[in-house]
Amino acid sequence: MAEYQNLFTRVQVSAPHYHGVPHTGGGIWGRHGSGGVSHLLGRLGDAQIGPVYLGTLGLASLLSGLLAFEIIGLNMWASVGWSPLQFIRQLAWLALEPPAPGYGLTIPPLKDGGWWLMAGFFLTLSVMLWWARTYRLARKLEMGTHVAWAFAAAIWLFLVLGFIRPVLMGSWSEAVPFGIFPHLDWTSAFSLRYGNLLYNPFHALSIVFLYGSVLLFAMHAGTILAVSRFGGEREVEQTLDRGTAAERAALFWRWTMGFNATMESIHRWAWWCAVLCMITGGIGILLTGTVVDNWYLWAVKHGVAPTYPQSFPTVVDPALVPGVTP
Ligand code: 07D
Repeated sequence: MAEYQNLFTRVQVSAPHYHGVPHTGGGIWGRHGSGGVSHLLGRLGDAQIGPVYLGTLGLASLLSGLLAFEIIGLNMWASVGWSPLQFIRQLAWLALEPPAPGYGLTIPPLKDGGWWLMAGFFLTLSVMLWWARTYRLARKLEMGTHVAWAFAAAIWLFLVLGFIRPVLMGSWSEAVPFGIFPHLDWTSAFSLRYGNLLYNPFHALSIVFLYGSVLLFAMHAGTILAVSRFGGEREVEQTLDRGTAAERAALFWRWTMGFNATMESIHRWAWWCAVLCMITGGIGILLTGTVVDNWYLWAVKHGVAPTYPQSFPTVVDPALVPGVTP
């Protein structure tokens, strides 16, 4: 007897390509390509690739993304004297840094951060245009716009890090550099500069939702795979007409922990859990340096963290030590 396996799909259906619902109102744009099939991709997901609907927003987004990518890449390459070998060897360490603090919010010369500003502009434009694409395509397909709003939450954090907070602080130098290790170094330096981000309650909340999303995703995916032999993967159908899969999945969790999601609510929980990671994260970064200058001292003041033992000198905010330029 053929056994239905679905951890990764073993059965690959071979059928005429599905082109999607009729396409209306695309102006000069149509669907590109007739679609192909990849056996390897079929093992992971759906074997069909394309046709793709590009559209004005898609094209504009890809172009400005490419521009940002090129500006970043070429600046990095220039920083190793245009050596192809060193570019590859040092790639993870190379950076395109924002302007120095002295430039404030002015437009600096290209070599002093101007390229960073330009790359940031085109990257932001690209992300915004891609957002508009997700919104418009969802509308076109008469879907809800849930994906676009979840994406907007991520863009909120992205904008806080690279634009809103630097503007509030009065300097582009506050923003994140482009580069693999350099942006990680920035993260670490940011935490140290503001007294350890682990004491920032919004960072903590963001972690709760990050780990919470992972846990919830694992519970949900596990549950659905576990009842898929009863048709559980037809989740939405079972929202409206609970079948034995939905009943068993609900019973499993009710017996395990006394409470269970429904086929619909689990997706709302998941959406909010993921979105709140970004919203709380953005709030945490926005407060740092604008409202709170040292999260450790903030935590001590509010009775969250203990002070160091009295045998050590009292901790003072390093940023307030005489001679330190803020
Ligand atoms: C950043 C924004 C959306 C991204 C978008 C994409 C492209 C690509 C590419 C052109 C991810 C746009 C880009 C399309 C373009 C090219 C090539 C999403 C982002 C729209 N932390 N921490 C978080 C933990 C510590 C620090 C969040 C854990 C230290 C800072 C998360 C630990 C220090 C910031 C989290 C830990 C520190 C964060 C990120 C443990 C020093 C943030 C959520 C166990 C290392 C960010 C409030 C996310 C934030 C953030 C987790 C420790 C610093 C919950 C588990 C103590 C500065 N940390 N962290 O998904 O929101 O980001 O903070 O130690 O800014 Mg942290």
